[in-house]
Amino acid sequence: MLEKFERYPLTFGPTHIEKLERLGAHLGGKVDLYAKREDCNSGLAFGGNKLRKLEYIIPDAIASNADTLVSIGGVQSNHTRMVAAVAAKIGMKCRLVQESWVPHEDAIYDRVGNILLSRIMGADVQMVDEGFDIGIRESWEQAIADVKAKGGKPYPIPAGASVHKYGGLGYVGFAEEVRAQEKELGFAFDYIVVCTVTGSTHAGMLVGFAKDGRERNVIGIDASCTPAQTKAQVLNIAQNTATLVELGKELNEEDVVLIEDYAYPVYGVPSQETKEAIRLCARLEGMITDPVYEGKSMQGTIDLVKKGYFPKGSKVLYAHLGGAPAINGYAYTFRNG
Ligand code: 5PA
Repeated sequence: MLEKFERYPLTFGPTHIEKLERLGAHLGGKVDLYAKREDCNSGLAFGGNKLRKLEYIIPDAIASNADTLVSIGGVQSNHTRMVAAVAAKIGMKCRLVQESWVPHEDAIYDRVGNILLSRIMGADVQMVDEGFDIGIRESWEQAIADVKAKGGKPYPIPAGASVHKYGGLGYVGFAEEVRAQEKELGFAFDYIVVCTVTGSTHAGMLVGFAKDGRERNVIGIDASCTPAQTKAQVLNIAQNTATLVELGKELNEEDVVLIEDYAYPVYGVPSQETKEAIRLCARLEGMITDPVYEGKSMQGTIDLVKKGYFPKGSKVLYAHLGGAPAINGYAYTFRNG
C-alpha cells in the first residue's frame, strides 16, 4: 500500500512478535496474548512508534531544504526525544517545545528520562507552562516563527507526528508487516490493541488493517483522557491516509474503536490499576511499560481479557509502542517497586 511513498530508514526492520506466555496463563489461558515489540525497533535513542511515522516524513523534510526540525510534546514526551534523535542522525538542528501536560510529583521530572536524552542529543529544549492538548499549539507556532526570525529554515512536525499529511503512513506499514508475519506464523490475529493519544498510530493501523476487513479489530485504548477529541482526530487522520494510499473504502466513526475506561485520573498520571498492570507485566514477562501510555493499554488488555471482551481462543496482539524512558520521571511512584 506504500510503494509510491519515499521512506527514510530509521528502524532495524520488521519488529519481533513474541508470545506473552506467562501473562496469558496468569489471565486464565482464555486468549493467546502476543506483543509486537515496536519499543525495540531501532538503535536511535531507545526507539518507539514515532520512528515508523518519521520514516515517511523525513524525506519531505530533507526535500524542503529545512535545517531545523521543530516539534512539541509534554515534558516527558517520547515523540520529542525521537525527533531529537532523528535530527542528530540526519544532521539537522532540533527545536523542541515541552509543555506542562502532566501534573507530576517527582522533583526530578524535568531532568530525567526523555528530556534528559533530548538535551544530550543537542536539541534546543524550551519549557512552556501550558496544559495538555493534542491540537495545534500556539507555543509550537511561535517556535517555528522564532526559528525563521533567526534565519533558520524550520520543518514543523506536530505533536506525535500525527496531524501531518504523511503522519498515518508508518502504521499502515505496521499492518502490512503484521500480515507478512502472519503468513510465517500460520495464523492471523483476531485483535490488535493499541494505545491512542494523538491518533496517527491507531489511524494508520485502521487503514492498514481495513485492507483485509479488520479495521474494527483494532482496539484503541485511550490514554489522553480527552477521548472525544482523540477519536475525532483518529478518524480524520484515517480518512486522509485512506485517500493518500487509495484504500478504495470509506472509513467512518463506527470503525474507530476507542475504549475510554483506562485513561483516568488524567493524561500522564497512572491510576492504582495502571501501576498494578505495569508491575504484573514486568514481573511475569520482564517487559517494561510506562505510566503514561503503554501501562494504560496494558491495563486495558489485562482487564478486557479478564472481562471476556475477547472471545475464548482469540489471538490478541498488543502493540508495544515504546515509552519506557519516561518511567524515570516516576521514581517516587515506584520507590518500593
Ligand atoms: C505515544 C504518543 P499516538 O500519539 O500516535 O496516538 O500514540 C500514542 C502513544 N505509546 C503510545 C507511546 C509510548 C507514545 O509515546 N506519544 C506522544 C509523545 O509526545 O510522546 C505523542 C503524544
